[in-house]
Amino acid sequence: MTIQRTLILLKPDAVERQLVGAILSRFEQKGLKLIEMRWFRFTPELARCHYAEHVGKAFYAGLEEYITSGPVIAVVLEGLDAVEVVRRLIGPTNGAEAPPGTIRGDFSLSNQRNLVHASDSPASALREIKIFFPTI
Ligand code: FUP
Repeated sequence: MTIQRTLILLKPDAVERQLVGAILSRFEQKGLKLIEMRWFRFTPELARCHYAEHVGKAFYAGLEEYITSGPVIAVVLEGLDAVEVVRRLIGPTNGAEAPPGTIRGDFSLSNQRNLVHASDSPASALREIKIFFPTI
């Protein structure tokens, strides 16, 4: 058990559907600390960098179109085992299959418009925090 930092993104559907407060409150209620937060908009270049492992897959074009379609909020969260704890709070990728009680399970029915991204390992967290918050 260690104190970790992880990166989450509130994706364009979270902003569009006015779920930013509801989603952030899940993390705060769990006891995770908000360390940094900023608004931005994905460019296609940034999308290819952040989703490098998915470039070339059949769903990538749709993913890029969606992630660049509106403003996004990047947040650094900190807490005990934050990477795994946050992944459990958001639930599996497909909202239709995600269990009730998870963010995707409670608020999404989609495999693409699933509201929130979270780093999937400590190494990804380090890489992704550097992309969006190069100065921390
Ligand atoms: P996750 O780690 O749960 O965010 O999921 P992945 O890294 O596997 O996928 C990243 C994003 O690609 C998902 F949030 C949505 C999108 N995606 C699709 O649009 N279709 C798919 O079949 C799989 C993922």
